[in-house]
Amino acid sequence: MTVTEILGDIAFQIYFLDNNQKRSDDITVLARRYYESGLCTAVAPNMTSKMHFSTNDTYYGQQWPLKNTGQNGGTPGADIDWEIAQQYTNRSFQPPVVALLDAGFDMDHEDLPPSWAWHPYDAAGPDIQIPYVFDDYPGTECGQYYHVWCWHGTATLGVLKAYTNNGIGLAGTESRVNVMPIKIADANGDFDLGSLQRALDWASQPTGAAQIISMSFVCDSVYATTLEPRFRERYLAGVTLIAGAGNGEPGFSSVQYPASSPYVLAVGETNSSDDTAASSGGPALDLVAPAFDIWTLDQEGSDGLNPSHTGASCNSNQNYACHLAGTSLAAPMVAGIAAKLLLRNPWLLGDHVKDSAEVMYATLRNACDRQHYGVANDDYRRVNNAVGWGRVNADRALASISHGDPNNDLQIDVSDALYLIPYIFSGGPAPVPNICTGDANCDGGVDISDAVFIISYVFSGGAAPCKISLHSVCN
Ligand SMILES: [Ca+2]
Ligand SMILES: [Ca+2]
Ligand SMILES: [Ca+2]
Ligand SMILES: [Ca+2]
Repeated sequence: MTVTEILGDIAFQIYFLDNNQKRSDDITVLARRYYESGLCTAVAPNMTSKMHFSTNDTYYGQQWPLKNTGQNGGTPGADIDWEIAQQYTNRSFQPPVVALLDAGFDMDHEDLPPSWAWHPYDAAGPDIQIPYVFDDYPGTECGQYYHVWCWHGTATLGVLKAYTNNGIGLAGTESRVNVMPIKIADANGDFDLGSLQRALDWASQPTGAAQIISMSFVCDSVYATTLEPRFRERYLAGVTLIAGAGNGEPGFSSVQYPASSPYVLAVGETNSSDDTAASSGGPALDLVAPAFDIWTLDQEGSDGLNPSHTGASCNSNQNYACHLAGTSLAAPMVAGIAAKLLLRNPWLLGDHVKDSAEVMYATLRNACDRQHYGVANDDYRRVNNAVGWGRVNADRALASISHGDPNNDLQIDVSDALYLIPYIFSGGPAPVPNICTGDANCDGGVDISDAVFIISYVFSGGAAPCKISLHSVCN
C-alpha cells in the first residue's frame, strides 16, 4: 500500500510493508536491510506486541470475578472483564493512591510487591493498643499477637493489591496502585469514632492524599454527625469514596453507614451467576461487584483464617484463603476499577473538581452489566434496590472513557482516523481493546463517520469524542 502525504511543498512517498506473519526480530532485520540499501530516507518497523491475556499467578484460575469460565459452577462470562481491561494503555504517571481503611494488614505477605505501602498509618491510636511484635511498618502490621481481625484487612488488600503476574498466589484487581494501608481496629477488631476521624484525616493529608478511599466496615449511623463533613469535604475535593453496603444480616438489610452516605459509592455483592448474594440493599445501593466464594490473601502461615477457619481451609497453602464472601471484598474490587480509570486518564475527573467524584460514580454506574437483571446494558438507569445500577464491568468503564482512540495509544489524532479506514473498508484490525473505542461520534456504530468526526476534531475544532457511552456498540 502506498500513501502520498503532502507537507508544505514537499511530497513524501510512504510505503507500508505487510509483514504481519513475520516475527518482530525478522522485521527488524528487514528494516535494517532496506535502510542500508540507500533506497529509503528512513525505515521504521511498526512494532506490535501481543499482550498477556492471562497471568502466571498460581491460583489465577480460581479467580472467577476476574475471569469466569464457570470454574466454580457459575455462569461463564459473569465477571468484570478484567483481562480485556488489562489491555488498555495507561499513562505513565504516578499511580493513584488508594487508602484502605481496615483492621490491620499482613504487610510483608509473599504475594505483595516489595515496598508497596504508601504512608501506612495506625489510626487505632496508641491508647488502645496491646503489646505486639512490630514488623516492617509498626502499627499497621498484624504482628504475632495482634491478629484478631487482621485476616480481614489482608483479605481486602489482596483483592486490590495481590501482586499480579509474579508467578505465585493471585492477581490483584489493580496491583499497580499505591495503597495507603490505614489500620482502624484495635486488638479485638473494635474501632471507634476517633480512629475513623484520624483515618480520614490521614488519608486527606496535603502531601500524598488518597484519590480513592475504600472502606470495608460498617458503623453506627450516629457517627454520621461527625463523619459526614469529612466525607463531604473529600467528595468536593474529587476523591472517590467507596464502601461495602453491608452483608444483610438480620436487622441490617438496608445499606449500612458509611455506604449509605450520599457522598459514598455503596457496593453490594454478587455470586458467580451474577445473582445477589445476601448483601444489604435499598435506595442507597449504587452497584454490585463479585464477592462471593472468592480467593484472596490470608495472613501467612498458621495466622489468619487458613488453616483454622474451616470455610477457608479449601487450600493447603496457608497463605491464601478461599470461599470468602462479603461486601468487604466488593469495595476494594470497585476501588481497583476506579484506579484503572485514573491510570488510563488522570484527568478523567475534568477541570471541575467539585463535580469530579460524581463523574467517577456516573462512569462506574453507567458501565455496569444489567442484562442479567432484565435491563439492557445500553438502557442507562438504575435497575432496582437489590443491585443498584448493576454489576460493575472494568472493560466497559474503560471503553467509555476511550472513544476516538481505536489504536489505544492514548492520543486522539489523525492516526486514529487512519486506523479506522482499513477496518471499515478492507477488513483491517478492529478497534482495540474494545470495538467501542472506534465509535468516536457515539452513534452506536463504527463507520466512516467516526473517521470524519476524528479528523474534524483534530484539524478544525470539531466536537470532542464523547466520554460516557450511550450506545450498545460498547456492550
Ligand atoms: Ca501474584
Ligand atoms: Ca494463614
Ligand atoms: Ca490514538
Ligand atoms: Ca460511530
